Amino acid sequence: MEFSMKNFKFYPICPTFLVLLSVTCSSEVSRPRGVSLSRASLYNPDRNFLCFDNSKSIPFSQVNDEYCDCPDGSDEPGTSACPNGVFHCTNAGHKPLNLAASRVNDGICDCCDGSDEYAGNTVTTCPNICLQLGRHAREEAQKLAEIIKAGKQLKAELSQKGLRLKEEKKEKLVELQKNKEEAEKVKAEKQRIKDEIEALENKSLEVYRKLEEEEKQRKAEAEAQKTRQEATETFTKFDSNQDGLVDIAELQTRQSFDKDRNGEVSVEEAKYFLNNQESVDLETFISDAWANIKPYLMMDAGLFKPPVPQDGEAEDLQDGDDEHDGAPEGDEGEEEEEPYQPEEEPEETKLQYDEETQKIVDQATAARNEFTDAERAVREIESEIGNINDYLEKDFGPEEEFATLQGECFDYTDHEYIYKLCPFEKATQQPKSGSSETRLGTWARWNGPEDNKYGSMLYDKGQSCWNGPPRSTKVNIVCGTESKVTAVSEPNRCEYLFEFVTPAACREIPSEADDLHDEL
Ligand code: MAN
Repeated sequence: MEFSMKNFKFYPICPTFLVLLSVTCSSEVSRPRGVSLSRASLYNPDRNFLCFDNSKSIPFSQVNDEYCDCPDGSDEPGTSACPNGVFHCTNAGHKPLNLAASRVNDGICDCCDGSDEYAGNTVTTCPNICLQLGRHAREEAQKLAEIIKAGKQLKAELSQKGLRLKEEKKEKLVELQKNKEEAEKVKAEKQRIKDEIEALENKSLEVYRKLEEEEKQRKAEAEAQKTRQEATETFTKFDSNQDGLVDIAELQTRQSFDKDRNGEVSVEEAKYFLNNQESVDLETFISDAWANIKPYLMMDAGLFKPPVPQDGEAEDLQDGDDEHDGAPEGDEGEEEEEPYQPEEEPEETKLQYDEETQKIVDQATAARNEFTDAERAVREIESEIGNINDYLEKDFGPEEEFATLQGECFDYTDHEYIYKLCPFEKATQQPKSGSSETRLGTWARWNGPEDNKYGSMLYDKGQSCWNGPPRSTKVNIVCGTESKVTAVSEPNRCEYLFEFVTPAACREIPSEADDLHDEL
């Protein structure tokens, strides 16, 4: 049998308890370099080697001969010859490791037992530090196991509280549903009473409504009459030549119509008040011109603030010379104008109901108030039911272990901000300088991978980032004996990452024992 010892090595197999006691063991099994114990039987020096993908059978002497024969790289487990090869370090006393073949003899110590750097043609020598590393790793694992143990105890208490809370909420829901039915009955009854008394009220007020209508009509007529009278008096005053017409020249003598306050009433200004006509008779004055004229008379009398000019015309007229702002100059030949004096508005008079009607109106008012109260009571119960349903719909973990975190908030302060995590509600950021809080996201969902769904939370739809997307926050959740935020970062602009520890996240971590058992 052609068999070279090159790249072939004896590896010790140590029972786990001996490794834990740091005792070196001597039993060894022969296998080519870079092969794991579980695959040792596939490399039998007494037979040809069959590539793992069954593509080729080669003489065993070609295993680890620095030439890649198998397409899957399985004939070169201990060299860097196959680009897809895998080198296995035993790392006795610590954890075994699989490396890409390219890292074999590359001058860098990858395996703690130094087995990946064996060529001796590099300056690197790799001491075996697996026992120290293994000891350290075991100590760390021990600490973690203790945290998990204590955390699981606390988690059990949290679960109990969470389950109790859920029960209480469910009971409360049943009670509220009953209350709602009652409240709805009360509301229906109040509605019936209200409708009944309102029908009566309607009937009683019918006669008053007619009176009110008549009163309104009377007022409208009086108003029209008053307007007519005011307009007629003004017409008579303006019609200085008493020809039965008010014309442009007559308006030009009145400074009230100097809209742009430039000291003279232009033809355009005067025409504006005459609704674009040269002159108007009394009827046209009343129907068309008066509505334009009255506000200006009131303005001059200090009874009315001028309207803000809106379009070109008004602005053009007012775009006058600044010097002419204020009192108009040169009022020679103008007659002294009396300030405009509108008639006093009459006080609104309220109808007095007869005793019987007033009683009904009061009863109807009381019935309306009682109905409004009954309506509000139903709404309040419905809102409480809504809140409980929202609670019951939330996923607080398989054993309700996260439930007690709802309603709590956890702070974390860095050099610039105070961050706050309110589980199942929101994440926020507030500058230490005290300016306003920024919402970094609202509770969206659990966001962990399939095998650890409760390992991450997502809060999204936060305040929009300047020129960017809405802010969002991921929360990594790990086991700890106390609930707190331990770190916050912003890996991408406006995307935040919180680290949160809580007993609620404590669970057995899948053990790596299988790997270790294989090699130790
Ligand atoms: C604020 C903070 C930062 C964020 C910027 C984005 O300063 O919310 O976290 O990066 O806005 O403009």
